[in-house]
Amino acid sequence: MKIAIVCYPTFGGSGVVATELGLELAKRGHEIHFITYSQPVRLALLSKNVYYHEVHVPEYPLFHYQPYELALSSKLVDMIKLFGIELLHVHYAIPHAYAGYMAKKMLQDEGINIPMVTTLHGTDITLVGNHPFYKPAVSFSINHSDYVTSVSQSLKDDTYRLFDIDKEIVVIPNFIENNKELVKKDEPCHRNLMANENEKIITHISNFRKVKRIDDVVKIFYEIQKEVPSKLMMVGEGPEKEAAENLCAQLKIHDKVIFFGNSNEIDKILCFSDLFLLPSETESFGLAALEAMSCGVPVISSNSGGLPEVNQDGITGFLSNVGDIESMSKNAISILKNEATLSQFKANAREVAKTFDIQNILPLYEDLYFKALQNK
Ligand code: GMT
Repeated sequence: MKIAIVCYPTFGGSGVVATELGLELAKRGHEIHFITYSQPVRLALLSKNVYYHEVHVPEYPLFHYQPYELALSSKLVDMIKLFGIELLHVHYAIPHAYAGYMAKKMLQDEGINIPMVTTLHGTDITLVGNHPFYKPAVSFSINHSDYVTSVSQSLKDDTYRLFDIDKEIVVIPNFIENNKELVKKDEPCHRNLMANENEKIITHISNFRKVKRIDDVVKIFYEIQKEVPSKLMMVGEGPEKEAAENLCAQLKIHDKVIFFGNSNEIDKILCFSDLFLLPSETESFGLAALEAMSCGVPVISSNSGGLPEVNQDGITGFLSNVGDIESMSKNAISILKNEATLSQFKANAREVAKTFDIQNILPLYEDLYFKALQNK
């Protein structure tokens, strides 16, 4: 199949899911065209069957806001015609499904019928898309997609609850490439660069937005380090980072907390981690938690959104109510204090992550694409 993938080219989240999906589809022989405003972070351009088309938005002083949707839908029309692309898969409803629908309509005028699959990732539904300014456009785009998928059952339920949707939503969970670890095993895991022999390593990875409750991460670690010698690795960039650094200084734990910024070496950091913290306000899935689990790192998380579908309470880690720092700290300490318990949780995390292997999930997308092409 010739498939166009539209996504945000960012670190983590929907951008990573879309990129990894495209790369794996390309390995299976499909021709994949990424169409976005800059090269997706994890995109290896030298891969066979992979193309990247950049969307340029010309600056024009008359426009207070430059019209990205317009540029994207025009680029989609041009690339679909030029390469004979058969199917369009847009990740994140705003504005991708909206621009995709316009492209579809423009192509229909020229006698070209291209099915559109929209994947909902979470913030497009629970945070941004739900804003009254966007809601009608988001409902419309979802209802006019040919097929709609969501990354968890929880997100599917939220979408039906928050929007007026008459379309069937198919749950296709996010995935992980577990066998990437085979590569990793040959590389040294530089644990001793980050912590002393007797210290445990706790990690948090995110875009440091409010929804991640970064303060809670620091406060949980503050409690942990009182009981267990440990270090905290904070990976990512975002608006709450500075406040987190200040809080660490205020709590006098700044020498135990390392802020990395964005990293392309998530696997290397996770390979020496003992515990992952994700106390988010809401999380449609929690891809970072799954990435941690696949590297054998147990997860202490909130129980919001789709997190219970990924992190199994008492097995791969523990779930607590949002903001319950006491419970999260207690659970973290209970895992870290006993080596046998820690080993068991690590093994469980790795095992459960295997059920989300890309090889199990990718055929679900492929089947949907084939169905979309047959029914077009
Ligand atoms: O978490 C973010 O703020 C980024 C966001 C995105 O759209 O990239 O992540 C969402 O999609 C991810 C991939 O499907 C999910 O794993 C995250 O849980 C989801 N974030 C939220 O729901 C807050």
